[in-house]
Amino acid sequence: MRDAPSNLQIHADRLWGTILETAQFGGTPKGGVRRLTLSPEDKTVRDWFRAACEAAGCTVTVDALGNMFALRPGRDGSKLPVGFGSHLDTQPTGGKFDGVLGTLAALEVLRTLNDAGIETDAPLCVANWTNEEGSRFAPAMMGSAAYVGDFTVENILARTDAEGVTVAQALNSIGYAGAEAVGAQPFGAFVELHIEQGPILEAEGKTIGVVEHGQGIVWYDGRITGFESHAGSTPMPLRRDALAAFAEIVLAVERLARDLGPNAVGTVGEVTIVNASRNVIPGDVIFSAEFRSPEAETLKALETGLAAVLADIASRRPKVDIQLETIWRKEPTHFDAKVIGAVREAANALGYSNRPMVSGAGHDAFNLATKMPAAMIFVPCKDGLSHNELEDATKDDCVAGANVLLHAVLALAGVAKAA
Ligand code: HGY
Ligand code: MN
Ligand code: MN
Repeated sequence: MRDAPSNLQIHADRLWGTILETAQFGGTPKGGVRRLTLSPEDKTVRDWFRAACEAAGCTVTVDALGNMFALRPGRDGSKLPVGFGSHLDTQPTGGKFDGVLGTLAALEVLRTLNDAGIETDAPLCVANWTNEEGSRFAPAMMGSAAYVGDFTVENILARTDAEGVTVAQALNSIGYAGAEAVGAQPFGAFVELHIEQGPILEAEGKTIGVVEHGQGIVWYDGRITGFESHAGSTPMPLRRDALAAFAEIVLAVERLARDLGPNAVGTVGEVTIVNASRNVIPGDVIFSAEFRSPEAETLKALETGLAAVLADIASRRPKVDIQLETIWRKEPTHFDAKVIGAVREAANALGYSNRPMVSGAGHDAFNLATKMPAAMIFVPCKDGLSHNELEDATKDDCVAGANVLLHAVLALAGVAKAA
């Protein structure tokens, strides 16, 4: 095997051009991107991505959950492919970079290797994972979670969005219910490039985050059942106010995360008052909640703390019924030393300032790390902002991340031939 040309760099303008081009698919007036998973906008970007990967000489396959894989042959087809990529779906008020950078940088790596006439020893495989965001359908990182066996395909296909559309129906509606079995595409390792979605790299003036760990995550679906009645004529002691009970839960989630911090966060992101009316006491409230921590014991303490709080609220509000279901739980992620090393050595060799990091946000690499050696590369984003239409990153930082991805992948795959 040969060394990769140390001066090999991706084509900066071409990468940046793909980011701006695909940002149009679901682009919003504020400059963000609304491209919910398995939506018509998602189909558009998927079709674009498939065509680009095929034009780059890859064979593109799609599995039963719409996960897309672009395979580039290596000299030794008996070796497991080195996987890299991310996701192309976004939040409702998403930005141009979350997931997109890692997927398009992976495509740019393929294009750069083609331009350079480089054949890798092991094959390469770029992935676009279905429903990383978990906004339209829960859980987040859904496609990669099923890929590693955390959920059965049947369980995921039956998941519904707020309109009652199933994952199966949505996949069929955009033509991405693929023929491949979920989990069939093997990888020898996986590397994911992503914006940090936090303030550290920007604050420290560092270009690259070498991600070594990821937070553990627990997601809940909750429902509080009280009793609708007249807002004017129902005396306070007789009320069964589901929303007042909910309000206590929101503040308890916030308090638990603060009290068990600094490495803990808690959020209630969704709430629906069923049949809401300004002069009816809410009788049916549906909500979501989540906790995250990089420490397994802290995550457990958050969970037990919430259970105790709910029992206390129920004892003081005996006329409402509080149900909380854990719908997804992921232990903290510890990435692989060898892949971490490949990322750090690439950043150092390219002369990019870098520092070790823990990922606050969840990523598909978290799931893959349970089954294969994996790690992540972060680049800064403006003000650390993400899941917001103002999400932004610089071209130079995106290019730096793509160059680190290029050389980390080459280190893992090996170079058989260079032009
Ligand atoms: O929830 C997350 O951390 C990711 O953005 N899906
Ligand atoms: Mn993401
Ligand atoms: Mn996201």
